[in-house]
Parts: sequence; C-alpha cells; structure tokens
Amino acid sequence: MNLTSVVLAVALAPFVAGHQIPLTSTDEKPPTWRSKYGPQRDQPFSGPLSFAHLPYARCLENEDTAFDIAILGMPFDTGVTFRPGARFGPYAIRSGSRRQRETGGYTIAWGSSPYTQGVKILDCGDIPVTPFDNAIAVDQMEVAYSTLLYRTPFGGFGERDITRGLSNDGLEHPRVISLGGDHTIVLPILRSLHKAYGPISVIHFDAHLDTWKPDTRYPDQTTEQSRVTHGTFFYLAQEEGLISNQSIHAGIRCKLEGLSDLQNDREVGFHLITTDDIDDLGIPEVVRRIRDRVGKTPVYLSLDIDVIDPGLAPATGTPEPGGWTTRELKRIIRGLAGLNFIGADIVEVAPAYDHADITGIAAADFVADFLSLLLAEKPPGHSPGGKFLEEL
Ligand SMILES: [Mn+2]
Repeated sequence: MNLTSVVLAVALAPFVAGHQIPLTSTDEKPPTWRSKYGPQRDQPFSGPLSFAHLPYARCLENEDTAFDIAILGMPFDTGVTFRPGARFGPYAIRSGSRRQRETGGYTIAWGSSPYTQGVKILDCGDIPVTPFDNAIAVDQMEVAYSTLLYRTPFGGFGERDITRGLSNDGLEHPRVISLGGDHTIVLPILRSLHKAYGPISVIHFDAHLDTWKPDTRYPDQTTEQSRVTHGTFFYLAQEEGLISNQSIHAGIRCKLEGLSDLQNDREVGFHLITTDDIDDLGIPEVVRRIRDRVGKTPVYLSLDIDVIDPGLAPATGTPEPGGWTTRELKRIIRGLAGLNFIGADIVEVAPAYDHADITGIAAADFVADFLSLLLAEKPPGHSPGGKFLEEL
C-alpha cells in the first residue's frame, strides 16, 4: 500500500462505514403510502387515461384477454369533408369520462349501474390506424374489430344475452363500443358485424343523412378509395348488402341538394325522424317509431355527436345549428333498451373545437348510457322517461 492509498482509505472510512448507521435515531423507516393511505386509488383527475378508470388492456395484441364489452378507440379522421380532428376523439372521450368510475355508476335514470352486473367491461385501447393510406386504415379497422368480435366472451352476460341465437355462425360474440374517429369507421364495423350477424338494422342519430351517392359530387375525381367518406359509408354499406331495409335516422336537419337526396335515402333503406319532430311528436312517439322500425332484427347504434346542438357539443367537424339537447337524446336512448343491440359507437368528436371539455364530457356520458343500454332488458320503468314505455 503506497502513501496515496493510505490517505484515501483513511479519508473514505467514515463513508464506507456510514451505510451501517441507522437512518434515524428511532430505527424506523418513514411510512409507505400503502401503510399510511392504503391503495393507490385514482382521483378523478389522476392516474393513467382509460375510460372511466376501467382496466386497460391491449386486446389486439393479447389474444387471451377476455371481456364482455370492449371500449375501442378508432382514431381515424381522413374521411371528412370539412373540419378534421376526430382522430383525437378517443382521447377526448376518455378524458371526459374521468369523473366516472366503476364505483358510483348508479343513476336514478337507469335505476342501476352497468359496472355491478357481473359483466366484464374493458378499455381495449386504440387501433393504431395509419393516417397515410385510407385503404389500409379501413382494413385495419375491420381486422381489429373482428379480432375483438370473435373473442370468446368472458361470460358475464349469461342468460341475459339478448342477441343469443341471432348470430349467423352459432357463436356468442362480445359487444364493442367504438370511440371515433370520423363516421367512416362505421363501414369497416358493419363489414365485420355482417359476417357474424347478416344484414343489420341501424339506428343512426345524426344531423346528416350519410347516405350520399359517392360518385355524384366530384364525378371527375372519383377513385375506388375516394368513394369511402364519412358522408357515403351507409350508401356503400347498402351497396355491399351489409344493412337491412329497416334502418332509421333520427335528429336530421342538414341542408340537402333537394328531394332527390331523400329519395336516395329511402332507397338505401332508411326512414327518418327530423330534429323538429321531437317538438311535434314528443319523445315517447320518437321512441315508439324507432322501436317499431327495427323490430327484433340485430341492431347497430351509431351516434354522431353533431346530432346534439352545437351549443351543447361544439367540438365536431360539421356542426349544424338547431339540434337536440343532451337531455333529450339521453331520454330517447333509455327508451330503446331491450332491442337486440349488437354494437354501438360515438363518432365525430373533434376536441380542437371544444370549450371547457363540454363535448368530451357529453360524449363520455353517452358511452355510459350505451353500457346500461347493452345490459338492460327493457326501458327503466321507474325513470322519468320510463313510465310511458311500460306499455310498449
Ligand atoms: Mn353528422
């Protein structure tokens, strides 16, 4: 040992020995979070972002993950005709859901909570759709949807599975609630659902028809891919034989080329309820007409947030003044319980145009209603909107 080594050894000795000295004079470590405050239970404003703080799983990647209802983000917005931005819809809807959680999901309106009925509800994340090639993106959405649709259900629906026996293939399928994305996402969804269920009746809440003929507006610019937009997908769905002739729109108020649009809409297979009809008919009659139209067929529910008045849901690509209130549509949705719903979506939430998260919060509230809707066997009779429905 030379002189330098001796000097170093002497100088470092207190530090080397130091790790053996107790941290505190009482020999106690500070308390852990768990010992003092218990579980790391998220606040409404804390924690990772999943819908209503539900368990989050990468269901496309982990093929063993079972569920009864999946929440699936479809951040596709390259099929729009006006303002883009709905690719951020899944983020905004999840963010708008943060005051929701599994505990505390009971509402007077439904008389139940969707989270306490033994059904496994998972946030399955987002489909990583390409923003560069719509043909690939549409295929990705169909493949992803089918990946979830053909997953063996967790089994929580049990005997309450009202769509049991409706499928073409003899299989039981879980339900998927899709968060758009622009409305184009419904085309790959219907392609996937049609393979399992055959022709599907659609209940479509929207300010717009979305049945426009693809080749009419820009006839000199039409390609196979340019036909697929958020305003033509129902026409294409009819062309491909995906939908029944028992579909219905509700909340329509957009401007049209003329009566030919309505004639075309009929031919695609839709009846319609206009926005103003709610004043003349009242909610019970609106509900009755929708129920009568789809009957006992397999039903898909598609809700474009622009059906709501832009004052109550401004964050959307093609806003139309004079829409329904959130309260009115929530009552109509409750009146539809017990139909054979095989899936649902909410689309066209584009949060760049939002104010104070009003649209994202409204959209998240509709998703909570969808969950209850998929579980209820009939409209909640004791809710304010329910009594008249006892007679249905
Ligand atoms: Mn619309």
